[in-house]
Amino acid sequence: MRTEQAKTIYLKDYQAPDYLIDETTLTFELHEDHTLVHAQLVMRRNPEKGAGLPPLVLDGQELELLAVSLDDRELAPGDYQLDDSHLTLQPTAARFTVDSTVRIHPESNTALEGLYKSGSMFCTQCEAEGFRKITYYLDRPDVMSKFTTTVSAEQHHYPVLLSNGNPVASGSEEGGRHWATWEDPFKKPAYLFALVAGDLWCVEDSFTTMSGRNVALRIYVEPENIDKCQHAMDSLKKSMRWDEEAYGREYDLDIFMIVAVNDFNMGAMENKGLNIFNSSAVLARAETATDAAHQRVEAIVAHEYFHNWSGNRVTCRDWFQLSLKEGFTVFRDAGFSSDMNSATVKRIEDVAFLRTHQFAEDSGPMAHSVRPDSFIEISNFYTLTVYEKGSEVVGMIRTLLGAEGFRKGSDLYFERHDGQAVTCDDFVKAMEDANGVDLTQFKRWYSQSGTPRLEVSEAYDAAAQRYTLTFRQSCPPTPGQPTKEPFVIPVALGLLDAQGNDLPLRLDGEAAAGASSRVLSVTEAEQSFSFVGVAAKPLPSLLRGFSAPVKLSFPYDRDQLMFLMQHDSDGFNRWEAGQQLSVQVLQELIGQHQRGEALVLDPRLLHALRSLIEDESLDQAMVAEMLSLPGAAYLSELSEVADIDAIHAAREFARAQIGEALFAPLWRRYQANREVSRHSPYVAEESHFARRALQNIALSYLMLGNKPEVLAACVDQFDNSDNMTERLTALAVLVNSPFEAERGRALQLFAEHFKDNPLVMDQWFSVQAASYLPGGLERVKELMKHPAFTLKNPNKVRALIGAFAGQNLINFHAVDGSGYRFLADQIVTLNALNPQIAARQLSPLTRWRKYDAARQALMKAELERILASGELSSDVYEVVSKSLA
Ligand code: B3K
Ligand code: ZN
Repeated sequence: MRTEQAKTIYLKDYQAPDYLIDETTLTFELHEDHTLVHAQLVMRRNPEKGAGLPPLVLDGQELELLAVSLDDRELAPGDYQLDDSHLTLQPTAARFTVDSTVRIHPESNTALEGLYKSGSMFCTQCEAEGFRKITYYLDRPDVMSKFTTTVSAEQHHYPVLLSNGNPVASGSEEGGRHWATWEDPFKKPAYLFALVAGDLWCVEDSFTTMSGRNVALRIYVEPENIDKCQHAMDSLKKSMRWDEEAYGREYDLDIFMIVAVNDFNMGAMENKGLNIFNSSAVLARAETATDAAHQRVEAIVAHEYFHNWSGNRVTCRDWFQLSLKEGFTVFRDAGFSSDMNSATVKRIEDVAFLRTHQFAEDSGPMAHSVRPDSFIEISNFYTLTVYEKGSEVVGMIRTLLGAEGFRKGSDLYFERHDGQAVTCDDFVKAMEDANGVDLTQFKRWYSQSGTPRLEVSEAYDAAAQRYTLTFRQSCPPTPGQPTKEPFVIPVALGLLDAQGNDLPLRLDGEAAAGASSRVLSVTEAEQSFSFVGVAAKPLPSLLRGFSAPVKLSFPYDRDQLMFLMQHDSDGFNRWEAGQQLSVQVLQELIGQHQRGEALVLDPRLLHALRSLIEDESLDQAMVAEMLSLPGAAYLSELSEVADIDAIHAAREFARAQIGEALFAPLWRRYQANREVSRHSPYVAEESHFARRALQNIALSYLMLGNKPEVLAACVDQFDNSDNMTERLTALAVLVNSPFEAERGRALQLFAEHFKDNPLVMDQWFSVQAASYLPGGLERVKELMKHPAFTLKNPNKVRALIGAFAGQNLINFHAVDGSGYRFLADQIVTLNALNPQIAARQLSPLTRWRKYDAARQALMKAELERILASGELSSDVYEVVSKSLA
C-alpha cells in the first residue's frame, strides 16, 4: 500500500476526460450478505480530445467483477485489464455502451464510503471518490451523466427505496422482494449519486417555488425519531425561500428528500434531490437538542440545500476546486443564518472558530491554499481552509464589490455555468465580468496559503489635521511556499472621536467627506492612507466585521480597548475589543504563572465586564459572547510556544475572579432569566437563545464560587428544565465542579433517562471527555467500555476521543505523554476501520511544533509509531508523513 499512498496528484496535471458518459443506468440488488450492481454506461469519445480512441480506464475499488461487456459483446478476461483500482477496456468506436456487473459488500463496509449499512438501513456516501466502490466508472466531477437507478430489496425490512430525482416506477417481485426506479433528469457527477433502502418513516410537507411550482418535501428517519423532524423541515422551507430572495435560485425537481442516518463521516451530503444527513444534523427538539444543536441543524439543512445550485447545478471541474462549491456554500449558509438570527453573534462565532482552528491549520504542517496544488488523499482536504477560509474569500469579494455587484456576479456565474463543471477562476471571472473589475491580484487568496499579518501604525499631524494609518502586510512561509506576494486586503474601518462617535471620513485627495465606515483596499506590502480634516487625534476601529482573515495588530492600550468596547458602532468590533482586552490580561497572567509570581488580574477587565452585565439594555446574546473568555485553544494559537499549564491556570484564575467579583450582578441576571425560562415553553428563536445563553454562562461563573445556593439552583436547573440547553449546561457545570455526589447523581440520571437516544448520549460522553478535572484520560478509557460507545460510529468517536484530544487540553497534554499515546492507539485501530475518521482525529498531534521540547518529542514519537504500525490508509499516511516532514 505504501507506494500507492505516496502518489501525489497535482492540479497542474489536470486533463479533460478522454470519454464522457451520457447515460448511466444502475440496478442494485440488495441482499444481507452481498449486493449486486449492474451498470450500463452509454459513452462517447470526448469531442474536445480529438479523434483517436485511447484505452478507457474506469475507476473501481473493492469490486468483484462478475461480467463486463462492450456494446453487448461479453468480454473475456484477456479482453480487459484489471488492477486494484482500475478496469481498462479498448473501445473500437467513438460511441459505445459498457455493461458491468459487480458484487460488493455494504454489510461489512466500516469506512462508510460508497454503499454501506448504517444500522439496518442501506445508504451511500460518494463524495469525493466513493462511487468507485460501487461500480466501475469515470469517478471524477467533470464527467456528468443522466442517472436512472433501480433498487430492489426484501420488502419487509426495506419498505422504502430511494435514489436521486423523481420516482418513475415500482413493483413487487417473487419471494417478498420489491423494487423502485428513480430518474434524475439533471446531469450530475457520480459523487452526487445516492441510494437509501430501509424501514423509514417520513415527515411530509410542501413548498411552492417563486414560479409557482409545487415541491414535495420529505424527511425520512427511523420510526423512533419521527417526533424530531419539525425543526429541520422548518429550516428547509426557510432555506428554499431565502435562496429565492437572496440569490434568485429556485428549486428544480418535484421532490426534495432528506434522510437521517446514524453512521456518517461528516455532517451531511448534498446528493441531488436526496440529501443524506448525519442524524445529528437533522434531529432536534427541545428535550433532546441544545440551542446550539438547533442552530447547527438549521445551518446544515440550509448548506446542503444551497448546494443544489452552488455545487450541483454548477459543479467542480476537479477536486482542487472544492472550495468553489464549499467556500461559496458556507458563505451562503452564513448569510442565511445571519438573516434568521443575530448577524453579529453569528459573525462572532464564525470568527472565533476561524481564528482558533483555521489559523492553526494554516500555520501547521497540513497548511494548504484555498485551492490546493496537490494532494495524496482528497478526503483530507475537506478542511477549515477550503470551507471556512474559502467562505471568507468569497466574503471579501462581496465586500469589495458591494452587495449589488456581488449579486450581479453570482447571477452571471449561475447563468453562465449552469450544467457545467468549472473552476475557482471561472467564479472570479464571473464576478469580474459582471462588475468590470480586475481581480487578478485578489486571486492570490486562492493560491497562497498561510494567514497574513497586518501591522497597523498611526500618525497624527495636529497642525495639518491629518491622520495617517500605515499598513504593513506579510505572510509567514508555509509548506511548499517559502515566500508570498502581497494580498488584496479589504480593511473596513471607522475613526472614533473622543465621544465615541464615528467621524465622517475624507481621504487625502477626496473632494468631500463621505460615509463614516468605509473599506480601504490594502494591496501593497506597505501602504499608507491619510485622512484629512481630522480635528483631533481619533481612535481607529479597524477590520470591522472582520473584513479579512488576517492577524491584525494595532498598539491599543487597555483603556482604548475599553472605550471601543463601549462605543464602537460596529457590534463585531465591540466584541473584538473585549477579546483583545481579555487576551492582554490573560497573557499577563500567563507570564506571572511562568515566572512563579502570584497571579493578579487587571481590575479593568472586571470593570468592563461588570458594566456589560449591569446594562440590561444590551442584547443578552452579545453580553454572553463578551463574557466568554478567549478559549485555551485560541490562546495556544496566539502563543509562540503554547504553555498549556500556564494557559489553563491563567484562564481558571480569571474565571474564578470574575465569578467572585461579579457574583451579585451575575446572580441577579441568572435568577431573572432562569425564572423566565422556567415559565415559558422552549422556543428555538433568537431572543430565547440569547436569554438562555446569558443564563448559562452566568451559571458557569457562579458555580466557581462553590456556594450552596448556586449549587441548589444548578441542581434545580438540571432536574426541572424542559429543554436540553438548560439541562446539559447544568450537567456540564456539575461535571466540572467539586461536588462529587451531585455530579455522580446527575450523570447517572441523565444516562438512564437518555440511554436510548444516541445523540444525547454523545453529549453525555462529550461533557465528561472535556472535563478539565484531573484524571481525564482514565475517565475516557472507562467510558470507552460503556455499552453506548463504539469506535464504529463516527459521532461516538468525535464525542469521546475528539472531545478529549481537542477540547481537554490540560488532560490531553499530560506531561507523561499518556494522552498522546492513547490517541495514537485509537488512530491505529481506526485506520483499519474508518480511514477518514482516523485521519481527522490526528489533527491535535499534527500541532506538535507548538509545544515545549519534551512534549514535542513525545508527540513526534507517537506520530512515528503510527507511521510504523503497519498498513496505513492513504488518509492517515498523508497526514502523518506531512506532519513529520
Ligand atoms: N459535500 C459534503 C462533503 C462530503 C465529503 C466527504 N469526504 C458535505 C458538505 O460540505 O456539504
Ligand atoms: Zn458543503
